[in-house]
Amino acid sequence: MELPVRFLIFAFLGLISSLALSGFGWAQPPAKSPQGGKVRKPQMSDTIKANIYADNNFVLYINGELVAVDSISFIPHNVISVDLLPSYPMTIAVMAKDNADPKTGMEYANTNIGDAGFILKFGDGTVTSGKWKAKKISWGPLDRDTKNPRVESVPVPVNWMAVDFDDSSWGAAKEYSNEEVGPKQTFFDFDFEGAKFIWSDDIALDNIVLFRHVVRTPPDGKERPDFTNLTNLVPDNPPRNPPRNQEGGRKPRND
Ligand SMILES: [Ca+2]
Ligand SMILES: [Ca+2]
Repeated sequence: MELPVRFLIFAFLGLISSLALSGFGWAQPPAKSPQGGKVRKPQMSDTIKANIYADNNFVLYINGELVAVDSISFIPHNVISVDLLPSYPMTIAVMAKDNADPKTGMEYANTNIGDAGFILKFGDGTVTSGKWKAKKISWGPLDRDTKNPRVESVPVPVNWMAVDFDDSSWGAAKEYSNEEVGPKQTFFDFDFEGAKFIWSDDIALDNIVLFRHVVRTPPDGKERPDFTNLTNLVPDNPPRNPPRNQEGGRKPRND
């Protein structure tokens, strides 16, 4: 009998000490990044600025999430400047539209064929260039026939903005000079240095264009924490009892 009793005492002591080490089971496991390192809360200093200019408008997805929409669909031409919390690889997907009548492909009350253009620069050095992929979705007036204007379109591919979308059949975006696009003054008030205007092969006739580009690592070479799994991580410091407000209720956490 003596051996099992001694064993039980040791087992009990072992259980007590492991509970003590773990704070009686209340301590949370440390937040880990997928690489095994700890992840802290992201700060605004972890974000990068995205400057985007489209003639005439765009929607921008990053890693499958809608992150920016052009707030002015026609004129004046405007720059959208937003904060991004980057993670890599970063799949950028853009739908850009020239302000064209969907039935004629023409602008300004069907008086003008019009032209287009898209450019962006991110604070990590990501820029638009001929390395991007492009696919035209709608174009016209066919044969530049403005007397009998007609438009041709193909369906927008399902999940064109998804990370795992196969864009291998898409062609390369074509670069255009500032002179060819003729951006308005607001463009020069923002940082687009090193970025090129892009569109599909015909900047006048192609009216709806999709772009995709994958940024494997930060172009500026700066190491950045990966915050992608943030909502699934247990915080490093579990919330303490929040202070009561005047009504006696708990103040909600502000994040
Ligand atoms: Ca716009
Ligand atoms: Ca235009």
